[in-house]
Amino acid sequence: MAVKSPPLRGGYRGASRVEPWSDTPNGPPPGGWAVSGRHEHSSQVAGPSIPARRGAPSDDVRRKRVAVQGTGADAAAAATTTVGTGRLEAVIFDVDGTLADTERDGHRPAFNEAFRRHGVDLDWDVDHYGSLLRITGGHRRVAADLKDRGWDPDDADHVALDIHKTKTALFVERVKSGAFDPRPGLTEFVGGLVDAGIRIAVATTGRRDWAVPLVRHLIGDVVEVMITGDEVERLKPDPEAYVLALQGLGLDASAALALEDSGVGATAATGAGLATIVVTNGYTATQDFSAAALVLPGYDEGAAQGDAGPLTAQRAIDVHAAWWRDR
Ligand code: XBP
Ligand code: MG
Repeated sequence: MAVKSPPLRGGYRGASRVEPWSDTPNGPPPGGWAVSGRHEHSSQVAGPSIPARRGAPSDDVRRKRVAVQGTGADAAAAATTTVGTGRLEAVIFDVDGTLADTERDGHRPAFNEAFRRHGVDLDWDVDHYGSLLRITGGHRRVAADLKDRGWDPDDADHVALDIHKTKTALFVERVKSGAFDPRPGLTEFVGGLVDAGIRIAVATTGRRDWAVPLVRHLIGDVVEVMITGDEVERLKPDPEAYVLALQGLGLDASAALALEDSGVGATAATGAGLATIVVTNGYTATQDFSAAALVLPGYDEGAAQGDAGPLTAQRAIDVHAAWWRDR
């Protein structure tokens, strides 16, 4: 498809400080953690995947720290006080594809509308968008596709920033209009976790502007720590978002479980040392999840036909215990 080069505009630069979750309207508990100095997404490909941490028997958990090599989160991880007990204390959820099906009919049309508004003759169809999901971060995704279509790399980066700013505003509108529902069975699963005293956190590579209202809309004000693409230097598949979520929780990886929907996300979660349950969707069902503790087609009984039934808090506790017992 031919793409016209629109006139360049001034480079977009977002806010320089990330608002803490607890500062947002109706936010959960005060004292949530804030992160200063947001990352300006670069056009670089996310860092290399990091081997999953192995061999942390529960008896040793109190003495161990999250061990992640080769990421910008090393210092943060090293500063983490670990208080893991070997039992499941927190679940860290991905957002896109995991809490709701937001990619195909959410982000994709918002990108397409932004292309139109910026005079870029580009329209991502369902299949092409699926292939682009390997590139995390909307700005990087747009820039990579423009470069693939022959754009000058600097032009592509600048225009992608403008397009992504517009796309983010459009997506925020869609989120605030209540356009997205939780995946079937998610509400019951989260309710069971909260009832069991398990803490809830979020680690997404999407932008904070829409991620905070979307998460609140989907699961309410139960989130204690929320890491978004604004807070990390490296997007998934780098483990940084999960490492920072663990730091915010004050937990060792062995005390938490990740919920993901994609291969890229599962690589990030397992790279942070987390036992990971994957709930697949239309875009991710055939991806490689060999490092995951459990792979399900969804949370609910219907989606989990032929399996052991819906994903419950007790099942998550059992999967987590078995994962660490078998290390
Ligand atoms: C998914 C992503 C994001 C979204 C688009 O993140 O990679 O880039 O596709 O959002 P996750 P932005 O599965 O980790 O939630 O345009 O804000 O990047
Ligand atoms: Mg996802």
